[in-house]
Parts: sequence; C-alpha cells; structure tokens
Amino acid sequence: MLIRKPNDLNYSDVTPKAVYANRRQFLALAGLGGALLRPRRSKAAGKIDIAAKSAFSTTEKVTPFQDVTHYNNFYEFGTDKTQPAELAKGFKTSPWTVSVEGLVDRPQKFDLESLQKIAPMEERIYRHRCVERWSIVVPWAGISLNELLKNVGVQGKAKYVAFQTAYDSKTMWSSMRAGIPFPYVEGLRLDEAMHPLALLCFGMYGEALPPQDGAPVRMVIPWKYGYKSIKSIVKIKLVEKEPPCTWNLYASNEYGFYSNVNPKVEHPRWSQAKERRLGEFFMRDTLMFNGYEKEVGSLYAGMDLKKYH
Ligand SMILES: Nc1nc2c(c(=O)[nH]1)N[C@H]1C(S)=C(S)[C@@H](COP(=O)(O)O)O[C@H]1N2
Ligand SMILES: [Mo]
Repeated sequence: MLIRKPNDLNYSDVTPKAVYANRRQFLALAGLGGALLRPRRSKAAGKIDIAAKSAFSTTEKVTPFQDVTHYNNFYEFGTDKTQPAELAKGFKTSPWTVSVEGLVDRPQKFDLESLQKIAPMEERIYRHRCVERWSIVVPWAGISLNELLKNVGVQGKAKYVAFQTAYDSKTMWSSMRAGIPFPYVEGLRLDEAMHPLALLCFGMYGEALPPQDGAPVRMVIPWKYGYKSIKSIVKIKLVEKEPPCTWNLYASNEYGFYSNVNPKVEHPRWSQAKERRLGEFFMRDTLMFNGYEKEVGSLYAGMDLKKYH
C-alpha cells in the first residue's frame, strides 16, 4: 500500500475502510508510518495546516473520501449526486473574496488567506445528515464562524446572519435547469451562528475542499439538515430580519428556516426517523439535533419545533 513517495501520500490515499477509522493504529501497523506520513515541509497547494483536533469530534467511523466527494448535493453543478464531481471540476476558486457586511463595525472583503488566519484551524469530525435521509461522517477543517463574527464586530441590532453562494451563469446551471433559485442563499439566527459548532470550513480529510464539496469556503452546521451548510460562500451579511433561504423559497411547507435535524418531525413526503449512512446497508435511527442535543438543545428551549421546523 505504501509504495508511493512520502510526499505524495495524503489523507485520501489512506482513507478507505477501517484504516481511516484509527489513523494511529494504522501508523503503528505500518511500522514505518511515522516517517512516511510525516507532514510535508513545504506547504503544497491544496494542503490544509491543522493546528488542533477538536473536542467536538465524533469517534464514529469516518465515511470514505471517495464517497463524500462523489455523492454530492451542489445544484449549481447538477442535480444528480454524481454530477458535481464532474461539472465542478474547473471551478475557479482563486482569487476568492468573501464580503462580510451589514450590521458590523468593520465590514471587510476578506481574501481566502486572511479568512483562514483569523483563528487556528481545527479538525472537526462531524456527522452530516441530509434531509433526503442519507448521512456521512466527515473530518472537516475550519474555524468557528464566531471567530469571524467577533473579528468584524457584530452590532447590537443584528439578529440573523445571511449567507450567499457564488453564482456564475457561464459555468453553473441556470435556476431553470436546476429547479431552485440562484444564487443559493441561507441563514442562521445570530445565536446559532455564534455557537462554536457552527464551522466556517476550508478543508476536509486534511486537504482544501474539493470544488464539489464547496470550495474554497463553506459552512458546516452539523445539527441541521445538510442544505443549511451552504457551499462556496461569497457573502456573509449581518441583518435584522430572518433572511431568505433557498429551499424554503422553493417549498416553505417542506423546508423551514430552522431545519434542525429532528426524527420526530416528518417531512411532508417522508419520515425523518431513520437515515442511511453512505456505504451501509441497514438504516439507523436519526438522532435529535443529529446527536448534538447536549450542545445546542438550549438554543431552542421552549420553542415548538414542529411549528419552527
Ligand atoms: N450552494 C449550495 N450549497 C449547498 C447545496 C447546494 O445545492 N448549493 N446543497 C446542500 C445540501 S442539500 C447538502 S446535503 C450539502 C451536501 O454537502 P456535500 O456534497 O459536501 O456532502 O450541501 C449543501 N450546500
Ligand atoms: Mo441535503
């Protein structure tokens, strides 16, 4: 297995199956592992420097890189799960700017580098649960969104955060073709956005995000259905009123603003009680807030979660 030069080895090469589940054990087994998998000296393009592992990480088995990068929802690059990996291939993510604006003391257009420097990058292994009933476990890399929000200074009047994805009609599907309005937009209540679990994400499996997974920067909000985790962000705006969200615009009875994972609140067309982990045969129980109830439950104390679905 370890026949390539050390410099060519990366996470994805060693990802599949049990090997990935316990990297340390694997290294021990490999014997030479420590030397072979030592981080590279020079920072090659595409590598992400992770400063710390996170206490928020799950110890569940990580889903293979191949699955997470070839079974995608990214309607700007096609509506079939296999299309984004193909159609997003040449997506230009450099240079990239994210405009942080609205009700903030210091509005700023960040380039990717300065955005990544706001706080030390962490690896966070999160569960991700799509509203369509499939789920994955992914080692993301990023910083808590609240680090960025603190950096620009949120004003007292701000109550929500609105996000927007890049849109380029030359390289992306039209709204007509994809069936949902573009640019893709999303939103969070300010307290949700400030929660440390809400991740501003730049990488996965130790590398920069591939285009189909939302390069160069996306949100990952593990206690909410996947569509809240907006990809390829170009704008973050602090606002007073609840911002529009793409899937809610498409069908408000099916997709609410909150979209918290909840096995007890059905989608109008299917139950949300179970899910299929990619690569597994049997379905498993879906957990309240996708298993993050201890962390985020208090954000919704006293709320009717059926009404505010
Ligand atoms: N801009 C944009 N962001 C998006 C989507 C999309 O179509 N466009 N799909 C969402 C949905 S439904 C899911 S489940 C996740 C999928 O992320 P993944 O492909 O990296 O697993 O991205 C979310 N973010
Ligand atoms: Mo999704």
